[in-house]
This record gives sequence, structure tokens and C-alpha cells, in this order.
Amino acid sequence: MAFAACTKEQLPVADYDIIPQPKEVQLNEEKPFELGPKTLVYYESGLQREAQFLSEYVNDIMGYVLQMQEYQSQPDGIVLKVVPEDFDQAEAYEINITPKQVTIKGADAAGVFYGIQTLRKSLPISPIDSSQPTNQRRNDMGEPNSQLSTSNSQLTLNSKLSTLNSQLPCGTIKDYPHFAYRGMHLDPCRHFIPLDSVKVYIDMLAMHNMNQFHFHLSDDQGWRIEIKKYPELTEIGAYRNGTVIGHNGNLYDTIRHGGFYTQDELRDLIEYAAERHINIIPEIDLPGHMQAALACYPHLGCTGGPYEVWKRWGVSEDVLCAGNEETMLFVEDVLNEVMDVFPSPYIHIGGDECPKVRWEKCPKCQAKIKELGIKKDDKYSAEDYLQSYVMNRMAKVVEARGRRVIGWDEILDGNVSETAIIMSWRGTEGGIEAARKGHDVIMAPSSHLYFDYYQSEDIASEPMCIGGYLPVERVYEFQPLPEELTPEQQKHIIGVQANIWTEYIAHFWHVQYMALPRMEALTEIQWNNPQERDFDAFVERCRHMAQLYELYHYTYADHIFNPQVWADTVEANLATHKPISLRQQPAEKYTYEGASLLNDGNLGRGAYNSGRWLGFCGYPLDAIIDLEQPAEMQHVRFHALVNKGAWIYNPSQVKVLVSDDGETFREVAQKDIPISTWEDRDGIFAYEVGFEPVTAKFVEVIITGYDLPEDHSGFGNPAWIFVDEIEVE
Ligand code: TNX
Repeated sequence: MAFAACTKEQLPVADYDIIPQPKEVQLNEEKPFELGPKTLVYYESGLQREAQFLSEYVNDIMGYVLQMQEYQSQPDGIVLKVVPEDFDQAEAYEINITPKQVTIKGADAAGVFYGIQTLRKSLPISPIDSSQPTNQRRNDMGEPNSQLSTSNSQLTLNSKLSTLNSQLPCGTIKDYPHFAYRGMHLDPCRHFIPLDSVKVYIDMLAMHNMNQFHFHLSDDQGWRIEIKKYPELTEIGAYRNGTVIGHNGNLYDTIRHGGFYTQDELRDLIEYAAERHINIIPEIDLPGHMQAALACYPHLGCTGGPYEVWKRWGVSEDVLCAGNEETMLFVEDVLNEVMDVFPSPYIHIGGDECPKVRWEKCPKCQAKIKELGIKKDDKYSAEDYLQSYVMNRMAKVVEARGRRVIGWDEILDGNVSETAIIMSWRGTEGGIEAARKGHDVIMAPSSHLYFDYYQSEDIASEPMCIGGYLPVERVYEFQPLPEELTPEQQKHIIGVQANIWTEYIAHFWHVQYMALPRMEALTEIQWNNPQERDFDAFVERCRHMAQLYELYHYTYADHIFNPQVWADTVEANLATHKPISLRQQPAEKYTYEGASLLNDGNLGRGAYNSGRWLGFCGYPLDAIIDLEQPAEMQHVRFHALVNKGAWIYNPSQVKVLVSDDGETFREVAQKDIPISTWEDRDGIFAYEVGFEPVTAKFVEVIITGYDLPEDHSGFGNPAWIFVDEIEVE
């Protein structure tokens, strides 16, 4: 078990069995090092920030701040230092734990930082009972098996052990990364993600020893980076006047969605990431995925527009005009400004999903093809080669400033220059081809590393997403070094990355939910690429990580901890299977077998239209249950489903009345429930109202709904409520 075995003195003990698993852990029987509020951190000059991180992390977990000072000879305490000559690889570290001293020695500051992460993740987080699945620990709302685990203030997380010291078993930990490039991507274009949330995302990356954050800053649906030379890009291009609802039908909401990051904000973010040894790779996606820019500067497109910042998902046919010199100069300017802001050694220039239908008909593009003497061949069209021209031209702009370009694997279509790094997303084939041709490669195949895909087959119980099925197990299986490649070619695979596209992810809690715990499997591959993989042991280590998520209030999916998934039934209670009637029937579409669904002993689950919920809109659910004989009661409970995009909100109020004859009722309880906001997660929630014990033969439960609030596209209309399983105890 990953934590908090207790010694005779009941001091919690650190456990080095974390994620990513350190390569070598050798423990001995010496008396453990005792970590407590008086422990001092000594750092070599240049490592002050690292020392601060350590102190902050210990404070997060233990509830006390460690004092820090510059290094002295042979001090007792925690010592941070860099000794490059002791390592043969960058980012490596070694931790030596003796009864009086913990030394974290790095090949460089990054190595020290990863040693600190390991120590942090090893600390005992909480003595609470880990044999309980996480979702039952936070079950004080009575939600038996929600797939969404999110921390909140109701949680009784005993994270701060302030009065307790903890013990670090003595020994040596040696560790170093397998891949030099360890990244995650985030798309703030389809849905804008506020800067503070992006910082939390960076914290999550840091916790997982990642060193690259790929920030996708432009797309059809929104332009997100301030470009001083082209202010319209953010004045106009950062906002769209509606978003398609659901899976790309023809219904749109009317909410103006958007936002952007100023260059100052981005500089601040870059520094924030750099302190955590993370480089931010900006992506300007070109020449496709440019409709937001075209909406601002229609003359840069082939047809001249007009264009709008796109309200749908998918691949727009309107792309940059490759035959227009002005368009090329625009892109060069943008890239130059991006490079002014981002010091990243890599600049991502996109290149994916660029339909050629406009170019085929565009006189300027066709003239350019002629001018360049481009000829189609058996493999590629003239327009494919025209895209290579654009990509190679932009690569030169980037390389002129000493940076390297990254592009999506489509840029292999044609004759892209060998210096470009290929990000293989349509499977690993692009990566294999690229490595054979001598390109460096980052593996990010949608088959294993697209964290915008579902992580459970029970999709009705999941927050809606783009599709697919990519459980943690599958991520964990990923082999980034294809056998088809020779060892020499394999050296071109410089790293591994997972991507989070946000078409169906409108809120940061959902980003976290999609990332965690799949990120654990990713990390294990990036850092260790283990030859032997033991999923069960991995899950045990994930449990410990989940405690950290709880501590930091990260929302995460807990399927791997609860393979049995849902408990479908409730315990028999006074209401179960008793005669029940409704004063007003549910909406016809959501009536199913009627009132009896509400006390059949089966819990509501799945989507609102799963047949397991009764739906009401514009009037309350008003149910009368005949207990058949007088019984004492003091609790009423029920579940309701929240799916704000589908106009379904939590109830505003619940009232309980009782009666002896079924005719005259008297109120015994009333409870108001605050409205769910866009910051709150959707899902299934349990509600409970308690009252003084009362004996009666009939109980009436009235559950009232809200009207849709001002920030909802359906503002002014009544919200739906979907309710199931009323329990009386
Ligand atoms: C493909 S991955 C895209 C993105 C979408 C994503 C959805 C890539 C280079 N292009 O534009 O958001 O699929 O999974």
C-alpha cells in the first residue's frame, strides 16, 4: 500500500513507491530520518527556488513551513545540491537518506527539482483508511458511486498532520528520465481556459516530472495570443458569438465565448513554468485551422470572405491563402512576435488538417504553384507541395532565430525539411516514417494519448466528450519505440506527449478529469518507458497519487479504483416499493413506468434519457408515498442529475410533509439548495433533508426546480429537474 504504514510510535512513514516509479530504490535498516517542523532545508546557491518549492510542498501536505538557508558543511537536515560530474545524464537525481540527513543531489537544478517531486510524492498524506475507495470516502452527500471524484470542502481529508513528524526510511534513490521530451498539450482555443487554471495545469505537469507544455494558441474557433501588430486577432478573433450544441448538429447557443492572453500574461506564465523546469511551446496552427484569423483579416483567405470565428467543430475548408504574399508576411510577423514572447527552443507551426479545396480553385494559389514550378506526382498533389512550401518557409523564419519547428504529422505529405520535428498524432505511422527519414519525432498518437476521449465505455455516465474510448489501461500499454525501427532510428523518438483538445471540455474541472489519472500512465512511459508493466501495481500507486489530487482539489476520474463501477440499488427503506403517486405527471418523454420508478430500489444512473430518471420542467415533482402503516422517520433523500448544457439543473428546494390520512399534510422540513454554477461539475448528486423524528403513514416530497440563470443560453426558461429514488428513513 502506498502510504502511511505506521511505526510503533505511530509516526506516518514515507513510501517511495510513487509515480513515476524511481528507477532504483535501496533501503536499509537504519533509523529513519525524522521530518518535522524543525527540519531545515539547506540549499546550494542557485537552488533557492527549489528549496522554496520543497518547503511549500511540505506545508501543503504536513501543514508546516520548513526554514531554509544556504548550504553549510555537513548540516543536519535536507540538503539540495547540484553535482553534474556525478551523473551521465541531464535531469537525473539521487536522494540519500540517512538518520540525520536527506541529500537531494541533481545533475542540474531540474534534477534536484525532480528529486523534490519524488520526496513530496512519497510523504504520507493522510492516515485515513485507504482501503475505502476514494469515492466512498467523499461520500457524505450519499452519492454511492459517482464516476466523478472531485474534492470539495465537505471532504474530511486529514491532510495536515501538523503536529506529527513523519519518517523517511533510510537508503538511496537513483533516478533519471528515459525521454528527454516529456510533454502535455492543452487547447484553450475551442474553450478558453483562464490563466490561473493554466497555472494549475502547469502544477500538474510539474508533479509528473514533465518538462514541455505545448500550448495550442490559435484555431478556427478562437485566437488566444495578443499580437501587437495585428490587434484585431484578439479584438475580433478571440470571441465567437455562439457554439454548436452537442455533437455538431445545427443548434447553437448564443453565448459570446472567448478570451485571450496578453503578452505580459504569457511572459508571467512562461516564468511560472520555467521555475518548475517546464518549457512552454507555443503553437500557431497554420495554414489550416485559421478561420479565426481570417475573420479578422478576410483578405488573407482565398475567397476574401466574409468569415466568422467558427462556431462549430471539425475542419474548416477556409484556410490561409498560400498564393498571397501578404498572407505569408502576416504569418512571418505573427511567428516573430510569438518568438519575442516565448524563449522556447521549439515553435509549433501546426500543419494538420489543411483541406486543399480552396487552393485548388484559387487563382493566386495556382499562380504560386506555377511560379514555384511545383508538379504533382503519384504520391502527392501540387497543393500538398504548396503546403510544404508554406511550412518550409515558416521553418526558415523560426530557424533564423535559432529555434526548431514542430509540426503535426501531415507535414510529411510533400517535401518538408528534415530539420522539422514531427508530432505523430494519427497513430504512430507518421512517427515511424519520419524517424526513417531522419526527423526527430514526438509520439502523441490519438490511439493511446488523446485525453479528450472517453475513459469509460459507460458513456452515459460520463461528462459528454468528443468520442473514442481510451481507458487508463490503454495509455499504460503504449510502446513509444516502434519495433519496426532500428535502434539508431529509435533514437529519433525524442519524447512522448498527450493532448487535450477542448471541443467538449468547457471548464477546467473537466480538463482535470480528462487528464487524471491517465497522466499517471503517461508519466510512467515518459519517465521510465518500463519494459515490464504491471497494471495492478500501477493502480496501487495511482491510489496514492489520488490522495494528492484530493489534497490539491484536482478533479479526477476514479474508474480504475472502482472496477465494479456503479452500485445500482439502494438499501431498502421505508419508501421502497410502497404505493406512490404524483400530483402532476413527469414530462411525457421522461415518464417511463411512472411514479414507481422513484422508489423501486434502483438508483438513477446514466444520462437523463436513460429511462432511469423522471424529468420535470416548469412545475415541481410532488410525490406522495403511502407507507402503509405509521412509521417513524427523520430523513428524506433523493438523487438528481445536473447537466447544465442540456438545461438540467439541481433542484432549488425540497419540502417534506407528512399526513396520517393522506389528505391533510403538515410540513416537517424544508431545505433550499444553491444553484449549480458553470464552475461546478455536472453529474449525479444526492440530496438529503433531515428533521425531528415524526411518525406518520403518508409522506409527501415536493422538489422544485430553478429557472435558468442569466449566464445560461436559455435564460428565463424553467430548468429541468431529473430525479430518482426517493428514500425515507
Ligand atoms: C484532431 S490532433 C485535431 C484537432 C482536434 C482533435 C480532436 C490535430 C492535430 N488536430 O484539431 O481538436 O482531433 O480530437
